[in-house]
Amino acid sequence: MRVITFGTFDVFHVGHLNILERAREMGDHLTVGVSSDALNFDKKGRLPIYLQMDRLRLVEALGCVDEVFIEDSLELKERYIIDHRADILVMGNDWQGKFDQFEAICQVCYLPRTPSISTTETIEVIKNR
Ligand code: C2G
Repeated sequence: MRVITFGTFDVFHVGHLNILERAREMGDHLTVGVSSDALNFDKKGRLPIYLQMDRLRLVEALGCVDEVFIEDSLELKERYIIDHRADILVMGNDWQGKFDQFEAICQVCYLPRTPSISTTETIEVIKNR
């Protein structure tokens, strides 16, 4: 089974690692779409701390990740799922229900987020030190 997931993975933390490891356990091949800097700017109104090529390299270096690519647009998700021949789309449950339309082409699974950690909170903690 081929698994696909998407994310920004900015200021990489253990919540990111947990979801990638759990996603990989759901199949035998994990592809990760790493959101581009431009997509992030559109979504969140700010650029990530780490550049897209560095975020991509950090994710690619993980033992649980088989393949990576840059996700340029949310509208291309169906194309990415088909092109990467994914059987399962995995996302954290902050996205619950948001990708149900892809059930027509693959299994869609939302995993519980790791509590008490996020990139935004980590940036705030560092700022306030
Ligand atoms: N995550 C998690 N636990 C946390 C923080 C994040 O399980 N404490 C998960 C999110 O649910 C997501 C993945 O880690 O599935 C990546 O999180 P982000 O980098 O915040 O990704 P996001 O900006 O939501 O991008 O096309 C969809 C987007 O690319 C998702």
